[in-house]
Amino acid sequence: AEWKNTSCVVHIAPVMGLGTRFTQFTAEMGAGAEASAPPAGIQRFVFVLDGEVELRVNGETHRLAEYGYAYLPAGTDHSLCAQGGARVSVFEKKFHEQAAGLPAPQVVLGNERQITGTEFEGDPGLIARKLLPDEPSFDFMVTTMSYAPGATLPYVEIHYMEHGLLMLEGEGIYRLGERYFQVTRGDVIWMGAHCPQWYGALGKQWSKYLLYKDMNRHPLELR
Ligand code: UGY
Ligand code: MN
Repeated sequence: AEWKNTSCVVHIAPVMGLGTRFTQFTAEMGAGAEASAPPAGIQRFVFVLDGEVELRVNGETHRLAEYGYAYLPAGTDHSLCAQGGARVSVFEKKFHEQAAGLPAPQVVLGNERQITGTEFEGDPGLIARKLLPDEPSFDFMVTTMSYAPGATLPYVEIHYMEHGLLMLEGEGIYRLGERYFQVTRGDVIWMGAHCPQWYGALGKQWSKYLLYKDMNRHPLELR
């Protein structure tokens, strides 16, 4: 209800009944579209795929261009406007209170293209960019992972955190459990807790995906 003149394409949501604790959707904002904050207690992360979005928050207006992003902590009054229309990838999650004494997460603004990457396990063909502060007060992280053609995750990962993934560029092959799937720009993957996962880049250009991961909370407190 808080998105006007927008089609929200919901890819991942707790109503799937699989233990999911976040939503991932694509907001296809028409010209002049406007959105207000989500319900109380819910954090929002927005990442601009195409077009431009104006974010009003804390009395200031920020322009988010392509690959620009913003994190809005739970309870942050704000609005998002797309004068000329935009496509935005959105993650939302109920905030999981941190241990006493940690500061509350603050608004974060940035652009993926300005983030310095780090080599994943020392591989110059696999670059990770963290879009949020790597601090225990945050209960999720959003990263981009970029792969040179032929680069792969160095091992099959298994972890108790879940993922939401959007292919941003290029193509490759994703192993999920015992199966392999060809994936390309625009594809979305949900990986539940303990889903064995691996990726190898195909094609002739670098590939890149946007990756949500819940973080920094005790596994016994997650359900
Ligand atoms: O850090 C991660 O969990 C990340 N490497 N997972 C993934 O790319 N599927
Ligand atoms: Mn992972």
